[in-house]
Amino acid sequence: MRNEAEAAKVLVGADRVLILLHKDPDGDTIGGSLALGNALEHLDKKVTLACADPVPKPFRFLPGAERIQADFLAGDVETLVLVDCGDLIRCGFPDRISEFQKRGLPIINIDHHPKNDVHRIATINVVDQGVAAAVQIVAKIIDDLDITIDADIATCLLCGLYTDTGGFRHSNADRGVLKFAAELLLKGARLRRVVKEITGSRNVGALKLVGLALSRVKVDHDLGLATSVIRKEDLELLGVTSGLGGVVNIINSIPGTRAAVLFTELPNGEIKGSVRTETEGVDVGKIAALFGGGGHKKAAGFRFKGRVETREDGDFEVFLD
Ligand SMILES: [Mn+2]
Repeated sequence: MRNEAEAAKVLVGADRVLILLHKDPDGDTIGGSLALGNALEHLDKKVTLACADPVPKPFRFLPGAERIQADFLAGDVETLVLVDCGDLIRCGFPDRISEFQKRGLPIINIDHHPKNDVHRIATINVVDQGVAAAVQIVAKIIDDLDITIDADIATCLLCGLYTDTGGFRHSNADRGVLKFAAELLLKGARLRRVVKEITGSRNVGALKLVGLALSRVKVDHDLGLATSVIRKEDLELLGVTSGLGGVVNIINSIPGTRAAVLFTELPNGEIKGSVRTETEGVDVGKIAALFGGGGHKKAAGFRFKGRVETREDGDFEVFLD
């Protein structure tokens, strides 16, 4: 039996399903989880959606987004589904996930990241590294559940496709992606709304933050690397917590560079790095893994304890603690 069909069979047999999104949630984990949750409710399942971090504002328009909880009751769960998680640390809720494992609950891992520690604990791995977004796998499972994709589900799926391909501009926006997007549009997916909410609206603070990040771009010609920095004071001053999506993609557009990194200093003393490349043969997922992070060949991220310091010439330097 194909893994999608096996996952669908387990889901049909479960009454109470918990769907977990990954920390620092993006459009793929949010869209995929909401689409699957919505489909399961058509089958009268009791669905709980949870994420260790809040859903960023640009994604709150998605149908059902208000139902994503910050926490959940572990005793209430029969089947666990992880969407787009990449690894266990990124899932959040480590204690309860190992509790589920001890109880022998079915754990379904829906993902398109390279093999990782989630594979070991999952009872069913529905993983395809060849797809651009986890929503493409979710759609197959929904198909196997025999649920018709309506306009709400289609909009959620399209959101994952849109964000994980950088608005259909990255090299992973292949024939399969565009064909699937066209099918979703035929089913009523609201592409204009997705574009407007996710990339077409930034408040003044967020725009100024983009400006700051761009004004600090440095290029290391030997490494072929473009970098920039956002300081925690910038976030406080401008009152911005989200809206930064896409800045690293702009930095990644400089001719002659091979990759781009945006360092963001977080209030908790960590530095978040977002890495992008469009260069053939460069795998930023491996670079992120050196810092304990992960991701894909073309887009990845990591976090470490560190700080940003200003040099005398006004330039910034990032240090590992
Ligand atoms: Mn993804």
